[in-house]
Amino acid sequence: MSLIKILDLQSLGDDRGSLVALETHRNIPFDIKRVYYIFDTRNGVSRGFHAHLELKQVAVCVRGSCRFVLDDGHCKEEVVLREPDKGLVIDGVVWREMHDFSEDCILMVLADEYYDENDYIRSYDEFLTYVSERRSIKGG
Ligand code: T46
Repeated sequence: MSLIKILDLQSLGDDRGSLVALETHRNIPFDIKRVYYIFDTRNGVSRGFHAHLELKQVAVCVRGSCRFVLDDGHCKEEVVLREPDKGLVIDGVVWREMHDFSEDCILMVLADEYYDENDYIRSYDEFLTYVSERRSIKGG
């Protein structure tokens, strides 16, 4: 199964322009408890480099573009977000990196929980250990 799950957020366009509505359990598959956005990213900077234990998120590039790399410790996949009516679902214990931010990029992220630093795994080695232990427990 692919790590890249893209939601079609359904742009409501008319001759005045476009509008996207984000609604809990309608087009967003969880209760939205937090919204944050990343902008003014310096040229050449990459972000992320962590996994979450529990957090579910949907990332939408509302302006410009950036490239996401998702990694479950087994395979790595990437996707460029550039459409404001497409949302990347990031759930499960997945290492994420964001690269190639365009100068005008505004990356908005919806999350199902409040900010909690204890939910982060910020070391790639710890992430690999965590997912391999989990896999061996699940495998019996
Ligand atoms: C993620 C990717 C896609 C807060 O105080 N509250 C918040 O809600 C967030 C998201 C961050 N912070 C603080 C924590 C750090 O001191 O803001 C600082 C920058 O956060 P961080 O370095 O984690 O940012 P990114 O861009 O590397 O990662 C963020 C999210 O943290 C993360 O959950 O999945 O975007």
